[in-house]
Amino acid sequence: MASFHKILIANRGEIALRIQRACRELGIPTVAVHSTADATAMHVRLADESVCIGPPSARDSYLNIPAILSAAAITGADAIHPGYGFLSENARFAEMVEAHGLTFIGPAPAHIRMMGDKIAAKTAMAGLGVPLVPGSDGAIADLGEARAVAGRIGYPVLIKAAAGGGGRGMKVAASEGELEEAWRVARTEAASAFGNDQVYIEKYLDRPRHIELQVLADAHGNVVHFGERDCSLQRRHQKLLEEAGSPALDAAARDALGARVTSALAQLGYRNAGTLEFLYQDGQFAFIEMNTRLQVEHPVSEAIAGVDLVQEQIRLAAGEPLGYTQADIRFSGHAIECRINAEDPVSFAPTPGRVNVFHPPGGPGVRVDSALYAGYVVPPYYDSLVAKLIVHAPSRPEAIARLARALDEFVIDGIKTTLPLHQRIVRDKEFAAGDYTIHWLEDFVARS
Ligand code: MV4
Repeated sequence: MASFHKILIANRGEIALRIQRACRELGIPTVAVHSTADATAMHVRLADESVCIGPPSARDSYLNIPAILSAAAITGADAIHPGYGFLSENARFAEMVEAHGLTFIGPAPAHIRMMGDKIAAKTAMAGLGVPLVPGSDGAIADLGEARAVAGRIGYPVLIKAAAGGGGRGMKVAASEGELEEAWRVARTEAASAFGNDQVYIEKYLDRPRHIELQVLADAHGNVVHFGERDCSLQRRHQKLLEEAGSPALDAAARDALGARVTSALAQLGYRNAGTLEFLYQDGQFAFIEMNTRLQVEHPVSEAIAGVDLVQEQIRLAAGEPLGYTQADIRFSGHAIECRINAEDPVSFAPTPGRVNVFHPPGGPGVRVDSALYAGYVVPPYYDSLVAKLIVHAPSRPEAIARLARALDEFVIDGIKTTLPLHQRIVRDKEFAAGDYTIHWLEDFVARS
C-alpha cells in the first residue's frame, strides 16, 4: 500500500498533536516545526524530531514557507500536513510543496484557489446543482448593477468580498438608501484587506443556522460525506460550540443534502477533505463557502461516524481509494464540542500566561484534544484555543448531560478560560431545546 515515510506537521498546539497521533497509529514518523516561543510546547516534546523555523511571530515561523520547506528537506519528510489556519488554505504553498517533490496532504492547489475565491466557489457549486442564496451572478461591476440586483432580490442585502470569508468584509444594506455607502465601504475595505476589490451581493438572511457538511474524496472519483455539523453557536465569527448532527435536521434532510454535495464534488474532481458551509433557514439550504482544510470541529463528525478523518486524509493523499461507500457510513448518537479558549469569559480578551493545574475530564464518551500541561505558559502570539472538549452519547439530551458533567470535572487553573461560559450554556433551557440561530450566543452573552 502506498504511504509516506515521514510527515512534517506545519502547525502547532492541539492540531499538531492530533495529526501526530494519526501518524503514529499509521506507523509514520513525524517532524514537528516550531517557533522559538514554542520550544517547550507539547507538540515539540511528543514529536519524533523537531526543527525550529523562526521567531515567535507567525509570519516569520508558521507562515514562513522557505523555512518549512527547508525543514522538510533536511529531515527527509515526504509529505506535509498543514492542519488548520496558517498555510492550510494557501494554494501557492500547496504548489510549492508539490514542486519540491513532496505531497501536500490536502486538496489540489487549483481547488484551494477556486474555493478561496468565494465568487468562483459559488459559481462552480451552482453549476453543479448546489443551492445558493438569491444574489448576484458573480461579481458586481458598478453601483448601477448593485442597485439592479438588490432591487430584484429585495432588501436587506449583504455585500461580500470575493476574497473574504469567515465573516470578513461583509456590509449590510437594509434599504436602497444604504446601498451606495455599503457598496463603497465594502469595496474599499476589500481592496485594502485582501488586495482584491471584487464584491458580490446576496439576499441577507436574518435568522439562519450555520450548518456545514464534512466530505472526503479519493483520487479515483469516490466522494462520501460524514454528515453535518451545526456551528451556529458563535460570537464575532468565532465558533464556541459545535454539534453533530444538527438539532434542526433529520436523517432524510441530511441524506438529501449529502447526495447533492457528493455528486457535485465528484464532478469537480475534488480530492481529500473538505467542508461545505451552508446557511439554513425556513427549511432551505444555501451554500455560502467551502473550506478546503481539516477543521477545528472535525472531532464531532469523527464521533458520530466512527472514523479517523486525519488518518483518512493521509491515506487519501497517498493515493489510496476510500475503500467504502456512503452506505457503509452509519451515524450513531450525538456529539458536542466546546472550544476552551484562553480568554476572559466575559470580555473575551486573550489571557495568556502560566497554567498551574491542568486536569482534563475523562470517563465514557469524553475526548479532550489539548496541548496544555501543568506548568505550560500559553504564549501571547497565537490563537487562544487551548483545549477542545468533545462528548459523544446515544442522544442529544444524554450528550448535554455528559457535557455538563465533563465541564464540571475540567480544571484549568492559572489562566482565565471560556469554561464558565460553557457551563452556563449547557444548563440553558433554550440551548437544550436546540432551537437557536447564529445570533443566539451573542444574545445569551449579552443577557447573562
Ligand atoms: C450571510 C448571512 C446572512 N445572509 N449571508 C458570516 C460568515 C460568512 N461565512 C458568511 N456569513 C454570513 N453570511 C447571507 N446571505 C449571515 C452571515 C453570518 C454568519 C454566518 C455563519 C455563522 C455566523 C454568522 C454570524 C454573522 C453573520
